[in-house]
Amino acid sequence: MRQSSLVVVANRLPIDDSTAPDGACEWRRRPGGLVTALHSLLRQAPATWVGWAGGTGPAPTLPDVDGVRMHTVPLTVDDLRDHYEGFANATLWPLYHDAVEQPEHHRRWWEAYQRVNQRFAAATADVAETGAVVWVQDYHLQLVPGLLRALRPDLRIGFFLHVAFPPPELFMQLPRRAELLRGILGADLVGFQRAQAAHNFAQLAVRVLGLPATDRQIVVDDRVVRIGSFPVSIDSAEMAALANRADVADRANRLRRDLGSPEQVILSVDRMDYTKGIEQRLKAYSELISDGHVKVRDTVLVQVAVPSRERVGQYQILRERVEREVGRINGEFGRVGEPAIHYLTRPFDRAELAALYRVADVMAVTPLRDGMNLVAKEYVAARVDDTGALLLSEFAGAGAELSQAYLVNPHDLEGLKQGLLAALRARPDHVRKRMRAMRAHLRKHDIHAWARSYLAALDDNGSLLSRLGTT
Ligand code: ADQ
Repeated sequence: MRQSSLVVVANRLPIDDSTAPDGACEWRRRPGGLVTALHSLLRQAPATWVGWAGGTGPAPTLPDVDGVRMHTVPLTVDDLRDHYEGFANATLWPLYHDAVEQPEHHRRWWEAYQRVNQRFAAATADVAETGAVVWVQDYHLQLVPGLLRALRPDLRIGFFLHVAFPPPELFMQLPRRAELLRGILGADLVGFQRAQAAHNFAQLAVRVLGLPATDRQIVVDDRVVRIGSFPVSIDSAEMAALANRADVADRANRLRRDLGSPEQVILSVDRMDYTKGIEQRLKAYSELISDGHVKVRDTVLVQVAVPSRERVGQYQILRERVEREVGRINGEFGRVGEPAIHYLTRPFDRAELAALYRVADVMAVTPLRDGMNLVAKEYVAARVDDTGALLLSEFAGAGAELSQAYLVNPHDLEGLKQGLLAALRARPDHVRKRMRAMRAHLRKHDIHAWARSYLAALDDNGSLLSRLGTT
C-alpha cells in the first residue's frame, strides 16, 4: 500500500462517474470548491484522497487525479440508504439546519453511520504514513477523528464541518450526542464556518461531556483540542477570469435577449433543498407582483434548482411543492412567451453559470440556514464591472462576512419583500460601492487562503507546510 504524508478524507471522491451514451462508464474530475482549494497544496505532497466513488458495487481502482491518489471506500446498498440518505441526510442534516424539517431517528441508521465511519477510518489508517496530516471533512464522517486516533495515535488529525452547527438545545435531541461529540473530539483541530458554531460546540462539550472548554479549546484526556472558525471560500480569481471571457459576455447578452430583454433580472441558484428558502422566496416574489410593486414585463425571476438527494422523502415533497408553486405563479401572472419565473433544474457548466451571474441585476440568496453558501460568493466574484445587488440571508455563513449585501431574515415575509424591493430599486452608485467592497474582501479571502489558514493551524509546528513550500 502506497502511503502519503497528507490525506484528505471526504464522503465523496473529487471525481464523478458519468455513463457515456453507449453505456460505458467514464470517470471525470468533479469540479468542487474543496478540490480546487486543495489542488495547489495536494499536488506538492504525496497526497491521497479517501472517499466513496459513487455506486454500490465493489470499490473501483482509480487513476490519480492531478497527481493525487484516489483511495476508494465501498458502500453497499444498505450503507447508502442508512448512512448517507438516513443518518447523514435525514437525521443530521435537518437537525444541523435549525430542524426546519423534522429530523428522524432510527437505531439502524446509527449502526450504519458507525459502520461506515469505521470503514473510512480503517482505510485512512492504511494510507497515512507515520506522523501524516489527515484532514477529515464534514458531517458524514464525524466519528472518523476518534476512530482514527484509536488506530493511529501518531497522526495529526483535523476535522472541518462545512454545514451549520446547531445551538446546544437542538443538538441535545440526538440520542447518541455524547458519542458524536467524542468522535469529533478525536481531532487536534476542529474547524467551523462561523465563530457561533465553535461556541455552540464548546458549550456542548461542557454540558454533555463535562469537559473544560472555551471557544478556542477543549481539554479531553489531557489532550488539547483547538476549535475555531475558518469561513470557506471560492477561487475568486478563477471565477472573475471566467466572467471576463468574451464568450461568457456574449452568452450573457444572448441570455438577456432570450429572457425578453427585461429591465431587471433576479437570479437564484440553489440545490433543491428545504434549507435554501426557495418556497419563501417564491412567495415573496409572487406577492410583490400581486401587490403591483413588480411588473412581469419589466422584471423576471430565474430560479435554478438542481434536484439533490432525490430518494429522501422530504426532498421529493419539496420538489413537488416548488413545482406546483412555480406553475401557479406562471399561470396567474405570466403571459404567452412571458413567464414570471424561468425555472431550470439541470446542472450548468461553470461558463454557463458565470454567464447567468453576469445577467443577474439582483442575486437572491435567502436560505433559512446555510453553513456558508458559495453561490453568494461566486456571484460577487463574477460581477467584474462592480454592478449587481446581492440579497443575502442573515442565516447563511456568508451573511456574517459579506455585510455590504442587502441582508434579510427569510423567515420574515414582509422583510424579504422589502429587501428584494430595496435591491431592485437601489441607486446604482450605492450598489457599486457595496459590490466593490465585497469584491475586495473576496479577493483576499479566497479558497487558497482558507486551505492555507486551516492547514497552518492544524500543522502548528509547520512541518507539512514547509515541506509543501507554502510557509
Ligand atoms: P451546498 O449546500 O451544496 O454546500 P453551496 O455552498 O451554495 O451549497 O454550494 C453549491 C455549489 O453548487 C456552488 O458552487 C454552485 O455553483 C453549484 N451549483 C448550484 N447549482 C448548480 C447548477 N445548476 N449547475 C452547476 N453547479 C451548480 C455545502 C454547505 C454550504 C457550504 C458548502 C461548502 O451546505 O453551506 O457553503 O458546502 O462548504
